[in-house]
Amino acid sequence: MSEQPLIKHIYTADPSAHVFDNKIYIYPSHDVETDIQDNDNGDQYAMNDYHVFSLDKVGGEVTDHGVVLAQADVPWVSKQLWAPDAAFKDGKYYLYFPARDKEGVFRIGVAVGESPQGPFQPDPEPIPGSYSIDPACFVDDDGKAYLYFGGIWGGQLQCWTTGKYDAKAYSNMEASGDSPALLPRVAVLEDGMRTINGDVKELEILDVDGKLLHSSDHDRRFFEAAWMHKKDGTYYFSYSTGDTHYLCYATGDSPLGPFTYRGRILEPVLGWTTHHSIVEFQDKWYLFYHDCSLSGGVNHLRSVKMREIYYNDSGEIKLSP
Ligand code: FUB
Repeated sequence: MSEQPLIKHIYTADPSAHVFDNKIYIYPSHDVETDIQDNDNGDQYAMNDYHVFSLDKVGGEVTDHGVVLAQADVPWVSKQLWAPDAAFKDGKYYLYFPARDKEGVFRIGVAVGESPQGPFQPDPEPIPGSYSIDPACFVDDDGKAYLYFGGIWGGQLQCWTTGKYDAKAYSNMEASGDSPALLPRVAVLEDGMRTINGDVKELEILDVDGKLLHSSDHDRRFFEAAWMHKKDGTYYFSYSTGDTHYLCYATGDSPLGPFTYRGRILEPVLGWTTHHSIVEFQDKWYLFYHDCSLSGGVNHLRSVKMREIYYNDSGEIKLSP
């Protein structure tokens, strides 16, 4: 693909883009150099802070607003500040971020700010009841906020099938054969945006026959990188298939699902991971994603890119008009 990295002075990944105050704000991971070798655990993704970026217009200059939250500021975190997201509600901005706690278990934290460019003040504990990785916060037109999250393999979702963390389940990275795939999670957030209202639920992704996707279906089943957007009243849940390296999407009539698999958004890029967001800006739709072209293919040194996307009359996502 011909798109150029938006940010070249540091490595960035997992871009969550939002439009606040008529600007595009990007909340990415901040990739760093490490001697840790690549493994299925994802130990090589050893990030320890977040920057926020903004641009006034597509093709315009990208402003780096600097470090808005660092590992040292969050008492419960031991390492690995992975893919974040941000939201706005009732005059405040919220940064959601996954990290390993002192026991090595991934949890999701929240930090609050007065401005979309941060800084963000973290809560001293992770969000009660949260787990795994890759939070994505979606605020619906009625003001109700939802937190989507989860990731298998290094993201530890396979350890949470009973509702409690089971370290022994880690090596069963996913169910085998014809059993249903592990599902992403969704939680309704309380009005204060820092706690979960009720139970965390599984978000069903079905095939056209109404059956849950199977764990052997690596080309379509959920792996990580949840994102939700809404267009013309339809909810679009998109995600990465991980080891097959696709960005896929499914659509539904409710933010709580069920969702029906619709297809691929992006084919594999250079690098193992693929992670994205989709946002509308000035009546056009954009896909933010990352690849490893700037680092020459180093898996843990990624760079954020963007490109316009399109919808056909059936609401299918297309890369060209
Ligand atoms: O950036 C670390 C992890 O890699 C993210 O949490 C995943 O989505 C993958 O992009």
